[in-house]
Amino acid sequence: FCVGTSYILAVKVSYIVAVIMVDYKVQGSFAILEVNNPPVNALSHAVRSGLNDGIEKASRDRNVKAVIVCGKGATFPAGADIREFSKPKKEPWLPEIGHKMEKCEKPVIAAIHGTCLGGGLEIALFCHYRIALKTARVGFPEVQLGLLPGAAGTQRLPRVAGLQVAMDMISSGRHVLATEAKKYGIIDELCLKAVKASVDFPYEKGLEMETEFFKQLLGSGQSKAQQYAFFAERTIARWEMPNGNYRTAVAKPVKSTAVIGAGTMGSGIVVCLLSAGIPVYLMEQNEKFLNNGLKMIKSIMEGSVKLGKVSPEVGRKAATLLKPTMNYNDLKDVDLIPVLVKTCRGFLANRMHGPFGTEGTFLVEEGALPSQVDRVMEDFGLPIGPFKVRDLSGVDIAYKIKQEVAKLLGIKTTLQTRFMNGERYCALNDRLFHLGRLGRKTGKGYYKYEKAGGKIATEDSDVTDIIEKHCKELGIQRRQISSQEIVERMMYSCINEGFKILEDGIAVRPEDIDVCYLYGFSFPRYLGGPMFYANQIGLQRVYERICYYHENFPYSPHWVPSRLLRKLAAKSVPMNEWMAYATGSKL
Ligand code: 3H9
Repeated sequence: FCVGTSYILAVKVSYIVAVIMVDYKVQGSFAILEVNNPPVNALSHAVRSGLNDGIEKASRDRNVKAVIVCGKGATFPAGADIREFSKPKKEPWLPEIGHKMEKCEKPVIAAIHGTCLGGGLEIALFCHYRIALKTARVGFPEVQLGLLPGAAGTQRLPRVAGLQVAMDMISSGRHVLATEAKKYGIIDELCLKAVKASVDFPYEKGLEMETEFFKQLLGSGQSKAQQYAFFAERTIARWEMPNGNYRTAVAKPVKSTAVIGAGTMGSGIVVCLLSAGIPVYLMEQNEKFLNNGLKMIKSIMEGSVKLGKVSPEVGRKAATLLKPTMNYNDLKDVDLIPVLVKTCRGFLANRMHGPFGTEGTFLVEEGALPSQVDRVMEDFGLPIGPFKVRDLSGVDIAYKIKQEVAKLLGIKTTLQTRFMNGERYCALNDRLFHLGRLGRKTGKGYYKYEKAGGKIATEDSDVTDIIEKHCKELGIQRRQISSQEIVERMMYSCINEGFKILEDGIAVRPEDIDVCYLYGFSFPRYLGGPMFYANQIGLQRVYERICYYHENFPYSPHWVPSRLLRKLAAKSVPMNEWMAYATGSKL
């Protein structure tokens, strides 16, 4: 440090240190190659170099009769270093090291504990023997990152465990729900081709094909999005508040929780808490609502047990953990934890999702049909379209929210209302409400259902008639609406709101928003989340389209372009630097 009279100048000194990430030691006649790259011993370049040098050294050493490969600390290597995927590739490659291990004339043994995943399992499969602690877990989670095993896993696992087991492990990642895995169409197909090559071709040819498929996937937007989602989930846990942060805070045990409102959403949340074995108070304003909620919870729990989503034991215990109440006093000691956000109307998720729902209704008013909007958004990757969601949550909920807003503004709406407080208003939902089409609960809403409370949605020509009548009465000329327009208006309107949320400091990172969407709205993981999706498209393009829609729909304030987005788009700021431009942002 150089200390002057009025300033302190800090001089940064850098040391070049050779990082040793594989400890090589000889014990008796064993050479031990211990990977030491905490926390998960990922197979970074330094680790690969260490393993490569280690196996060469052990092969040469006359005193060594056998080689053990293991991991220090919590685990055997849990896979390739995902952070290196976006950097230029550096030799030695994993298969090259694996082949050296396989060709080693001394027995090479993988001693496995913790989580032996991805590249870690591939290394183990190259070894002549594998021994493991009973508690160890193995797997190929690459599919969750939009990849397939790329270091001979697709060739060696079928040879060791058989085609059926290999297909199951590689295509599901074992942690992925079947429904989600099915959506990974391209990956399933490439997995399939790679694993099939292990039967159809000699090992070398199969390996060549695997490498080619791995490269294709690594370069795909889908894989980048899934890698982003992996790190985003971990990033959001690193929260900072003026009076503490994730390092200093000590997690309190969750002994009791409360859910206020026993409607569809409240009951669903109760089921999640009960399934996790957490006691929960269910609060309602009257006995009728409370009993309806209890009935719904019982039926969902029974269904979950039948489907094997929760064990019968958890199902039985759930009844003892649920405490119905109509008294707020009962809730005074409950613990509350879901995502750190500043408060605003709609908080993060509902505020951002508001324009999404509104645009859906406007699109229908202009010419689309609810089933068309749903189909396009399901093709985009959402598990369920917005109008099916509205039928699920209740047409009356959307209606009552609008009525509350109107009341606050001192306005009375009619079926002819087209503007409220200077903003575009669509009374289509109100029409359905007045016709008693409240959604699934009444057996009809934007769709018709097999019965009241039914789940099978079918298109209803009555709905088309209602929409057409609405447009005729208001003199609206309906037009053809393209799929592109549907996706852009639904997604870009909420992305624009997302940037406003960042600018206002309601969330402090785009990752917070994306993880909310991945978990809260089952946003497709292979798109990363709406903010990552916007980044992939390019902020300039997104900004231009938002400006275009703002020009065309000046009475919808959600199209007023976000200032933050404008700045970021103008300077092509990379995603990891966005928050430096969000001047208003502080929790
Ligand atoms: C692969 O292997 C491809 C090959 O087939 C072919 C290659 C040619 N890389 O989750 P945690 C970080 S693909 C880099 O909180 P846990 C993570 O970000 C790979 N970093 O711990 C976090 O950092 P931070 C296949 C990684 O105990 C810290 O480690 N393998 C990696 O709850 C702790 O993580 C996988 O996909 C990685 N591979 O769970 C396994 N893994 O503290 C992915 C973790 O800065 N990993 N980090 O936030 C996991 O599933 C879990 O981390 C694991 C531990 C179960 C291992």
